[in-house]
Amino acid sequence: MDAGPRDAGPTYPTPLPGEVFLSEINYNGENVAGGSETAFEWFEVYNKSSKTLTLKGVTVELGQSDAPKAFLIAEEVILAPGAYKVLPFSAATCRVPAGMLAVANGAPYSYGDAQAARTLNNSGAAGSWPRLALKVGAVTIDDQQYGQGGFFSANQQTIQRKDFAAYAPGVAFDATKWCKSSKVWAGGNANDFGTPGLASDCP
Ligand SMILES: [Ca+2]
Ligand SMILES: [Ca+2]
Repeated sequence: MDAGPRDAGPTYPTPLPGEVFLSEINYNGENVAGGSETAFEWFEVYNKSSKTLTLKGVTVELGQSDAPKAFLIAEEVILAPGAYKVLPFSAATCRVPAGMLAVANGAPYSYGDAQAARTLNNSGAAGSWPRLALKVGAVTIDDQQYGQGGFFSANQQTIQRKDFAAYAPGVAFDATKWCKSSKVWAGGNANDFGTPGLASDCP
C-alpha cells in the first residue's frame, strides 16, 4: 500500500470558534426590476487567527432563523492568517474584484451558481430573523441573526462587523457591534457600499 505523501497537498485545519468570523454581509443586493438581487449577494469571512485555515468541511446555514437552509463547503477554500475573503453567490455577478474573492481549485469560489435557494434573506421579525451561520459539525463558529432588532441595511449597502469576540451560544445579534456601510467599493458600481476583501471601516 502506498500511502506516501507525494500526491497529497498541504492540509489545513478547519476553524475553531474565535478564529474565523462573519465580518461583512451583503444580503441586500441591487434591486433589479423583474430580477433577483440574489445574484449580487456575498458574505465575507475574516481569519483572525495566526494559522492558515480551510473552509472545506464548513457548513453554511442561511435563510431565516426558523427555517435554515444549509450547504457544505466541499472545496478547498484556504484562508491565510489575517485574511478577509469574500464568498459570493456568484463570482461572475457579484461585482467584487477577483483579488478579494475566496479561491477554490484555482478559481473564484461561488456558493450559489445553479443553487437559487441559497439566498441571504432580507427581512424578518421576532422568531424568524434572517440568519447566516458557520458550523463545523455540531460546533458553531459564528451565527448572526443579522436583522435582529430591526437592523436592516438599504439596497446595495452591506453591514460590517466592528467587534470580533468569539461566538458564544445563545448570544443574540448585537447591532452595536456592526455598522451599515457608507463608502462605495472599488470595482463595484456607484451605489455599492461596503469593504469586500478589506477590514471594516465602521466609524
Ligand atoms: Ca437578499
Ligand atoms: Ca470587509
